[in-house]
Amino acid sequence: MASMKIYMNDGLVDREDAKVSVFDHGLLYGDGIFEGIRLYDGCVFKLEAHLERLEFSAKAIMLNLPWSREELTEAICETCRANGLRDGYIRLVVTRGEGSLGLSIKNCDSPRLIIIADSIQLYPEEFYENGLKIITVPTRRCNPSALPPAVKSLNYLNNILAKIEAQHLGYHEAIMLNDQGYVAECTGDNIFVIHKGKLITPAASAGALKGITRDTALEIADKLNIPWEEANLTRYDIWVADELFLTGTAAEIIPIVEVDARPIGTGKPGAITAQFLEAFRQVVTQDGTKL
Ligand code: PXG
Repeated sequence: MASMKIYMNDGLVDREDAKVSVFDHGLLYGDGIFEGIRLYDGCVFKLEAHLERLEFSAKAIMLNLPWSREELTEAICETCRANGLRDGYIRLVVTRGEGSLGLSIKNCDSPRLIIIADSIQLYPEEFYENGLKIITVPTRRCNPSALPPAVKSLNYLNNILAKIEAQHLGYHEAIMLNDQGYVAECTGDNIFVIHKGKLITPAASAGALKGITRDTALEIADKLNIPWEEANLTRYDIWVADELFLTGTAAEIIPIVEVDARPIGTGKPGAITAQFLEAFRQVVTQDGTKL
C-alpha cells in the first residue's frame, strides 16, 4: 500500500519523512493553533468557516499566517486527493516554528504548516441510538482572561485534565464549568439544552469554543423554526433539561441521556435531538468545498 502523504510547509511528503524539529515552539510550549475538519463524500465541510476561525486564532496569538486562504484551501484539497480520500478527518496544524529555548516568539523563524488527512474513527453507532452518559468534572475551563477558550490552540492540557477525570470514572465526555460555575462546554464538544421547546447553549464569553458544528446546529434550529438563545446555564439547568445534546466535528450531534447520575428527560435520546441529527446528516455534503 502506498505511504500516507502529509502536507508539510510547502508540499506533500511521505508519512515517514513528516517530522518536526525538537526546537519547534509548537512542541516546546504548545505555541500554535489547529483545526479539525471533516471530509464528507468529497466535500470539505464548512471549510471557509474553519479557515476563518484559524485566521482569528492566529490573530489572537499574534502569529502571522504566511499562507492565503486560497493556498490553504488548495493544500487541504491536494492532501485529501493524494491520499485517495472521499470521507475522512483533516487535521490542520500551524506551529510557531523553530526557535530558541525560551518563551519569546522573536527568535522563531517562521510558522510551520502540517496537514494530515486520514480516515476517521467514527463514534460507535450505539452512542447515537442510546445516547451518552456524562458527568461534570472538577477541572474548570480556562478563564478567558488567562487563555481565551475561543482560540483553538495546541495547548489542550486544560481539556485533557478534564478528560482524564471523566475517563477515570468510566465516562467518555465531561461537562466543564467556567470560573463562575456556569457551564462552558465539554472537553471536545459544545453543549445544547432543549427546555420547553427552546434551544439554549452557552455563549463564547462563558468559555465555549465557537464550534463550527455549534453554528451548524443554530442554522438548523432556524430551519426547523426552533427558537434558540445563548445564555448562562447552571448544572441545575442541565439536570432539568427536556433534552440535551453535544456537537463537534468528530461527534457530529450526540444525544445525552444522563448527567451526574440524573436521567435527562425520559432518559432516552430526545425527539428534537433526532431531528437535529437527521438535518445535520443532510447538510454535510451541501455546505462544503469540493475536492
Ligand atoms: N469545544 C472544544 C474545546 C473543542 O476542542 C469543539 C468544542 C467543537 O468544535 P467544532 O468546530 O469541531 O464543532 C471542539 C473541537 C479531534 C478533536 O481530534 C476535536 C476537537 C478538539 C480536539 C481534538 O477530533 N473538537
